[in-house]
Amino acid sequence: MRFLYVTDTHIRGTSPRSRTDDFPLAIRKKLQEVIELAHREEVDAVLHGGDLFDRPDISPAVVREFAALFRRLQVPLYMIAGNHDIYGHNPDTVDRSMLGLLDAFGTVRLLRSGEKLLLEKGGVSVQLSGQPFHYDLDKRDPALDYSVENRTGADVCIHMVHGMAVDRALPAEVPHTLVDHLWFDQVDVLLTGHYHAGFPVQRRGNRYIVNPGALARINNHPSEIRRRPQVALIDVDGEIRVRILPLRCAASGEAVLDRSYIEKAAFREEKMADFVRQLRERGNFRHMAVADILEEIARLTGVEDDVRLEALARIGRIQERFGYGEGVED
Ligand SMILES: [Mn+2]
Repeated sequence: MRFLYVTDTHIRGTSPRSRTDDFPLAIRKKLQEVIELAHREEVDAVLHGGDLFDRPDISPAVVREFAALFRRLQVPLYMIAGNHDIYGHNPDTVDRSMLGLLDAFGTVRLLRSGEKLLLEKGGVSVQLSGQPFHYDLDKRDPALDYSVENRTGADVCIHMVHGMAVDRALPAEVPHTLVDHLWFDQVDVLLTGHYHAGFPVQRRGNRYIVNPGALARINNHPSEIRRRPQVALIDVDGEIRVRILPLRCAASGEAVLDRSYIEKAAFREEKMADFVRQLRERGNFRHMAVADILEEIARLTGVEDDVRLEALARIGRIQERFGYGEGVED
């Protein structure tokens, strides 16, 4: 069996500030190329690692346009929800999001936490599962999210996680997990997203950890300007093989990412750093996202888990009511 893996498409109807081109057109062309590639390579399914949309309440006009595109794909599209697809970092809200709507129509097939699908072809069986983003990812025992309980007798286990798996350490305030800690007997191919930079294919014997990087480039970090959007082709008959294929239609980062914005952003960042310094005098508020501030307050005051989760759920509901999704571009 053969699979095409793609992640972090961040579909939206407008161009991010850092882009100088027509972003919706660029992402549509990339997805067209992905669909053509899937057909040409005769893959059995396309797998998506989350953040299909840039926000959970993307406009119906944009959803319609891309749903029509996905319906041209002649094989199933299995995926997990990313932090941008849901409200308030709460995967339970996915049914009220535009991604949940596409799942209901069968345009995509969402994998829920703990769910296992069995795919079979030509005498090979594949167990497919996924862990959508949730607020404790990369903050608790990685086996709970990056491994699979009770593996069935399938020949190969593929597990997708919208988590911050990285090949090098990030600053302490960014929850992340090093790939070295993610080798589990139950998983043969671990596919991750969320970390837009991606990393070289990791291999130990016949086991792999793969993140080809985000299909979309939505910020202008120097690493994003250098990066080529790409996908992974995964063959699982006998020995597992992973090939990374750059997209032909993707323009160079220099051509589509605006450097002048970096300078303006630096000034804003300085002011923000000042503000954060003031906040830190009261507590360790390293992030500005509401959910993170709440987690920090909970940590400082030692409130019970029930209270913390209820507060996060309420914030999710409020964000949903006011049509406010994830604010940061990651
Ligand atoms: Mn993302």
